[in-house]
Amino acid sequence: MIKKILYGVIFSACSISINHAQVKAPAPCGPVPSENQMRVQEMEAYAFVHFSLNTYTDQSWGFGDEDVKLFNPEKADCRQWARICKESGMKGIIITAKHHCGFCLWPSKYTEYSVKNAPWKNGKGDMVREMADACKEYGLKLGIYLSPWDRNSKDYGKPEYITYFRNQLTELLTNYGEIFEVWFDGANGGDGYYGGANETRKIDAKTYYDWKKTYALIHKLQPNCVIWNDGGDRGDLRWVGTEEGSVGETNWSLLNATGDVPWNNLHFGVENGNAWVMAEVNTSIRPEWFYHPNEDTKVKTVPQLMDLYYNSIGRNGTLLLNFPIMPNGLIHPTDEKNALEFAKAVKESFAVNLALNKKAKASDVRGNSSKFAAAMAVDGKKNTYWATGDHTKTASLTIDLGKPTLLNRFLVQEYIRLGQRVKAFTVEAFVDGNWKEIARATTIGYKRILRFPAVKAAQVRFTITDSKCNPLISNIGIYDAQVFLNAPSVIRNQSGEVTITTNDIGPIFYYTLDGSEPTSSSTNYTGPFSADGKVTLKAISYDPTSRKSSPVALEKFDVSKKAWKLVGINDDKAAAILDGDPASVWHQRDKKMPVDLVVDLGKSYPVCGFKYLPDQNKWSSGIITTYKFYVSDDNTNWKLVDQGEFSNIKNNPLMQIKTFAPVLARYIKLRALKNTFGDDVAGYAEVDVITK
Ligand code: FUL
Repeated sequence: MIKKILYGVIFSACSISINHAQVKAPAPCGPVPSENQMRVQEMEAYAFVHFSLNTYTDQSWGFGDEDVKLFNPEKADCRQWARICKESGMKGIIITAKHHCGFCLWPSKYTEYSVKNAPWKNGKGDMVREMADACKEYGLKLGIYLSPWDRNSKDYGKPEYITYFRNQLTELLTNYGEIFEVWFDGANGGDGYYGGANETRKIDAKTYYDWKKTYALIHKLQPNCVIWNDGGDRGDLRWVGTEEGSVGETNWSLLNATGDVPWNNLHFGVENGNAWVMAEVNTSIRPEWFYHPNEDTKVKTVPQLMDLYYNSIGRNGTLLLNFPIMPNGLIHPTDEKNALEFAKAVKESFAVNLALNKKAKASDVRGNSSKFAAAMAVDGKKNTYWATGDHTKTASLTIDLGKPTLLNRFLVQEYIRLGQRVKAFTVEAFVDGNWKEIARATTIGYKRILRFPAVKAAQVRFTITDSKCNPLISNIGIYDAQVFLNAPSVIRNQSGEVTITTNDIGPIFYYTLDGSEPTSSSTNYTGPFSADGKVTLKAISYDPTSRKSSPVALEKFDVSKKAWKLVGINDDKAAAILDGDPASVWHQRDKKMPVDLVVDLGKSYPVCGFKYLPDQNKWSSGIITTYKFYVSDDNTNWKLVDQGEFSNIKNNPLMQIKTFAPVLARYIKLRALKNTFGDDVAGYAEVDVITK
C-alpha cells in the first residue's frame, strides 16, 4: 500500500501527461451523505399539502375536538394537486396524514377520529391512498407528515400513545407503497382535548417518543426513507429555524449527532459537525400552512418565489413548498398560477449555461490528471469533478466564455459524496482589462447560486480562498437570468402618512387609492403622503428602463389611528405599537401575566376583529400565544368578545387576525395569558382593529 502511494507521488511529480487511472481519488473529508440523503438532495424541490379539519375551521392548529363531520371536500382531487406540483417543478409531495388535531386523512384502524367517520365519500374515502395513486400517476414521490403531538388522543402523554403512534406509522409505511420522507413536527402547545380531558399535558420531547425505536421501525419498513425531525433525535434532514423560506448564507450540511441544537446551528449548520444532517427549507406559498380565505390576496408572487429559490436551493438546501388545500378539496387558482409561473421563471433563468463545455484552466489539478481537470467542472456531468492536490486548499479556475457575454448569476456545486469542504470563495469578471470582483460567499455544498448586477465579460475567475480539505467542484454554471421586481412595502403611520419602499435598486412607484389596479399611468409616488381612514391602497414598483412592473402590493387600512391612545402607559417608546412599522416593537416587562394592553380609540367604532403582529424576531421574549380580547365603551365595563391561541406563532410570527361579531366599542383590551417563553413579558410590534 505504502509502496503504491509513494509510486503515485513520484510518478505525478515527474510526469506531464499522466494515466489518470493511477491518480487516487481524494479521501472523504468529514461526514458524507447517505444514498437516501443524496437522493433527496438531488430532488431539490418537493411539495407539502396541508389539509385537515383546520381547513374547515379557519384555524392553524385544531384543538382536537373539531367535528369530523366538517370534513367533506366535495371536489377533492389529489390528481389536481399532483398535476400542479409536477408542473411547478416539484419532485414529490408530503401530505399531512395527521396534523396536531389528531384527525387522520386515512381510515386508521386505531382511531375513530378519521375520514372513516366523515361525510366525505360516506366514510369510504382514503385521502392518503388517493394521494399515493396520484403521485404514482404523475411520477412523484410520496412523503408522510405524521404529527407526534396529538390533541385528540386520550392517551397523549402516556406510554400507550407511543404504541398508538407507531401503529399509525406502521399503517402509513406499509399500505401506501414507497415513502421517501417522514416528517415529525416538534410543535407542541401543551393543551388539547385529549379524549375529553381538556387539559394541558407536558411531555419531554427528548425522552417521551423514544425515537430510536421508531427510527428502527422506519428503516425496517421503508429502507429508502429519510427522516425529518425537529423535536427529538437527529434525523436525516434538519429544520432551518424559520418557516419564512431561507437558510443561512453559510450553510453546512453538518450538525453534531448529540446534544442541543441552538438556532444558529439549525440555520447555518455546524462546520465541524460530526453528522450529515442536510437543510430543508420549509415554507408555504401563502403566509399560513392551512387554507384561509383571507389569504387569497397574499399568495407568494413570482419574485417572492424566486427569492425563495435562491435562498433555499441556491444556498445548499432543499425546498419544501406548501400548498394549502381549500375546503372544496382543491388548490386555489392563484396558488396554481403563481407556482406554474415560478417554475417557468426558474426554467428560463437557468436554460442556458454559458459556461458549459467552455475552456477552463485551473491553478492546480490533482496529479495533473485529466480525470480531475478543470474541464470536469464545466462538462455538465454530476459525477465528474475538478480536484486539487490533497494539500491545496486555495485554488482558482478561469473560464473563457469565448466572447464578451452578459451574466448575472454564478452557480457552483461541490462533489458532496466526499464531504462538504469549501469555506469561502470569490467570483471575478475580466472587465476592461482588469479582474473585478462581482461576488463573494462562504459555503457551497450541493449547490450555491450567487446573484449580482449584470456584467459583460469574456472571462470569469472562480477562486476558493478557504477550504476544510482540498476542494472538489463538480459543476459550475454561469447564467444571464431573468430579474424580477418585488412588490413594494407599504406602511402607514399613526398620523395616516403612507410610505412606500423597496429593497430593489432603481424602480419608481405608482399607486391607487380607489381599489383599481395601478399602472405606470397611475399616481407617481414622490414621497410620503397622507391617506388616513379606511383606504384600499395598491402600489407597484416600475422600472422605466425595462418597462417592467412588479406584482401589486395591496394594503387595506382601517379607521384612522390619529386619536388613539395607549391607556396607562407612560413610555414614549410604546408608540411603536401603533406606528405601522413591523420592525419596531415595545414590551411590557413590569407586570405579571395576565398582562393587559388597553387602547382608547378616541370614539366608538363597530369593531369586528383585531390584529396582533408579534415581535418579528421570533427568538425574542414577549410573543403572546394565548389571549383574551375585550371591548368597552367606558373603560370600566368590559365585554369578552374573543379568546384563544395564536397557533404556531413561534415558528411563523405572522400578523394574527381574529374576527368576531361586530360590537360598538371605544376601548379595546388585549389580555396576554401566556407567551412562547412561559414568562411574564408581553411584546407588540403592531396592534390594530378591524371595523365593519
Ligand atoms: C409547524 C406546524 O405547527 C404547522 O402547523 C405546520 O404543519 C408546519 C409545517 O410545521 O411547526
